[in-house]
Amino acid sequence: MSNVIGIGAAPRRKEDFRFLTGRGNYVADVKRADMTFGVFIRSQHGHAVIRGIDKKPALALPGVEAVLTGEDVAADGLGSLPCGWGIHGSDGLPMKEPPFPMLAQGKVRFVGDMVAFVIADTLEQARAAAEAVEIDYEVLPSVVGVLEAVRPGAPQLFDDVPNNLCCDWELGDKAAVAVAFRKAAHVARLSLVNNRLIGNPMEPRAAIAEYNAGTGHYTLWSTSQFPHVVRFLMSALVLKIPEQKMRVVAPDVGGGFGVKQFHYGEEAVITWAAKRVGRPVKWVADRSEGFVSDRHGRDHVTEAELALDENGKFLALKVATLANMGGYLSTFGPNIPTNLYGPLLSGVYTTPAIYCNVKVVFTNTVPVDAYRGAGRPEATFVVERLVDVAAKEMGIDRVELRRRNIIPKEAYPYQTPVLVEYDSGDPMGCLEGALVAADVAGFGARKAASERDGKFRGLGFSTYVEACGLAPSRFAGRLGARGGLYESATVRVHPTGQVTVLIGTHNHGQGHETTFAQIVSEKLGVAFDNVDIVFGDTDRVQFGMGTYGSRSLVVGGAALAKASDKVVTKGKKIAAHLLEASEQDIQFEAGVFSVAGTDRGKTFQEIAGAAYVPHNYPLEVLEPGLEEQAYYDPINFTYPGGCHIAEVEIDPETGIVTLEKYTAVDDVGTVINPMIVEGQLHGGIVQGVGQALFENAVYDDVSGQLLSGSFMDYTMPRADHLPNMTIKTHSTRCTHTPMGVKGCGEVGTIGSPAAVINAVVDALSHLGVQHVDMPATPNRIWRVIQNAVMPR
Ligand code: MCN
Repeated sequence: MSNVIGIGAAPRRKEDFRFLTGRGNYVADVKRADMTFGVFIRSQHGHAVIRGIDKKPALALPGVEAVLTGEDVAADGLGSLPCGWGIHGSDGLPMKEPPFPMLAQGKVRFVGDMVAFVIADTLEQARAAAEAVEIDYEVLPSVVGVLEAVRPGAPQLFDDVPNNLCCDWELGDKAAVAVAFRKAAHVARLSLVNNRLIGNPMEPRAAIAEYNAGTGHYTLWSTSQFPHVVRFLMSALVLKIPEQKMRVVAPDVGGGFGVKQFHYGEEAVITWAAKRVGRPVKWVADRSEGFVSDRHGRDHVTEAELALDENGKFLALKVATLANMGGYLSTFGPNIPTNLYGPLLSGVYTTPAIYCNVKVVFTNTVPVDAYRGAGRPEATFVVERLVDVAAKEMGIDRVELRRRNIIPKEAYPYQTPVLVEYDSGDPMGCLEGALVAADVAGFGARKAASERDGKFRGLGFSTYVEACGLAPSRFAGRLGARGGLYESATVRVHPTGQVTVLIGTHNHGQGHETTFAQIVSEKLGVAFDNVDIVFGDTDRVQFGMGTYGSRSLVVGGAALAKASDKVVTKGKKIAAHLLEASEQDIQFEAGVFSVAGTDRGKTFQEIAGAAYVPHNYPLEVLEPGLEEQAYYDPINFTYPGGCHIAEVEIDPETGIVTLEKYTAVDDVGTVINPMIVEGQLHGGIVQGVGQALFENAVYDDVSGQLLSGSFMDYTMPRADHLPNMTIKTHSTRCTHTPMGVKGCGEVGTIGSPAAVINAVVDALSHLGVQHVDMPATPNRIWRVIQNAVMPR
């Protein structure tokens, strides 16, 4: 059939017409009759006891419907925000999971913690009333850094969490690592900080809830990456509403980057409030509110050691990390620095022994959770920085040291010492390809030219791997997680032969309406324009675990491929009957069901029409209609990876780092849409460059105030910070996903911070500089240069 646009093609994104012409439908665009507006009152203190809240002055103001506090939440017997990861410490005991109430009860634990919710007829009235609520705080000392939080005498966030330690977690073989270190010819050591990041998606978070007193049904519109999970958590654990009486809709969502993947207290409060006031309630965060309430990312302090033999072969890796959780456990929070971090410390190397200890720590800061890459950029940063340090100390070329330790292509599938088994990959191929694409051979001449201008020039490498495509449920189960992570898809073929796909993943910028339509177009031979993708509505889509961990294609796309195959299977049965042939003799190709070896056939469209005319075929054998549903739970993660090469120039007068060149050669398995993959890599790299050079959430360690709480103080990467990038793929098929695909949504973020910082350190290495913490701001670099030139 014409207009089939299948796997490997690069059509323009279907969804972009609606976005570029202003026809998107975001939560803030949703309006309901008789709607009220809500404002959250958030703590201005990092740590304080709430001695009392006087609502009366606010309730007396015009238009005010209600002022709700933690006491009201407790009186209604509502649950705490869940964090369902069941992580256990090295002592075998479960992690500490103190309650995370929807509205603070008794104490606030970070600036931005929600204390009360004010509802009024208009937003202005709600804001005025929020000013009028009187809150009596007893301010307590705050602790914001992990090193300080675990010291004796540090302020304690929870009475029953001694030393603010949520969990002391470990992975790997400690004894084998100790033996290897004793045999080592050289040990490279590095202390590093993985800076705290704030996601800042373009669309701030927002929610609207409506309660129908007649039916007892609730509807929540929310900027969520996983509406079904929000519905499940609210229903089962937080608000205890029957699940079938609740609809959660996540319409167009303007970027998530992980930040919209959690169950937030705001969603629960608004839903509960809508019933209490008997009117719809709307809340849209402003940017400042986002800074202090969207979950933050990263924030590790790490000591790492790599043991090598005299030839530079890696013998063992030892990593000790303190990971900041902020004031409470967010939905996936403790899972990130443990299960998503430890298993990736093997990188692309044959390191035989690895041991990792992670202390998961509470502090008076915004809760930390997944942010694009989540755990895997942190692991890559540790490994790739350490490899560079070892190379320098041993006098071995950095590329050569990588070559000596990279897992050869023939060694796949490769079982690492830290749980995961890489099914496929060719990191050496990516490295060699990137060396050519980045014109590494010409670097010397470019460096000399920079030096003639009084500048320093550096080159940085990062050969990395990621585990993505979350699921697999069996892996999650082994780690003690309390949920599975499969995905579902329904392919509904209408009598006209047109197709609606209902899928449990969520599209908030990744182009699913395009790539998923390509899969169906290819599988069923239907026109690309005749496939619509529906997601983000629990009343329309059967079930879904949402989008994060670059899982949509690997898990959701696979469910979709499976459901499409089931449609073909049923189509063959119908065709067999109509063509009076045996089902085994029916073949399906290019949108036509035909009898093998004959010219007799029926188009997909004809079969679709026939499927809805049951007298065409025996009903006792086949039910009418052509709609199939499939669930897919992979047996393993997928392991994309690659090699990123950054080239920077540093002005020693100002400390300004300019990213001059950036090259990425990545393995994302079979590519569905090369244009979208390139866009995903591009966006991910920009976020990694942002972390390496610009972004940093800085807290005042006395008051617990977020000092970088606006774009005046928190620098986002911009187009003019970046060169044109060279982005290529060097793919090996995933051996276990139906189409051979691997995820690509996060890889850019994972490979890039290490590449950029390795380049910065390389540029400064002639001054004896061994390491620079992120972000490499002009201020930091200028100081590093001054200290190196004039050591104190
Ligand atoms: N794709 C492809 N071929 C491949 C791999 C992927 O064509 N071999 C396509 C997919 O079909 C999809 C896109 O690339 O259209 C990304 O696919 P995938 O790797 O499955 O990632 P997800 O769709 O699950 O997206 C999640 C991932 C994550 S975890 C974050 S965070 C993130 C990201 O993707 N947030 C984003 N990319 C983002 N892009 C935008 N614009 N906005 C965000 O919030």
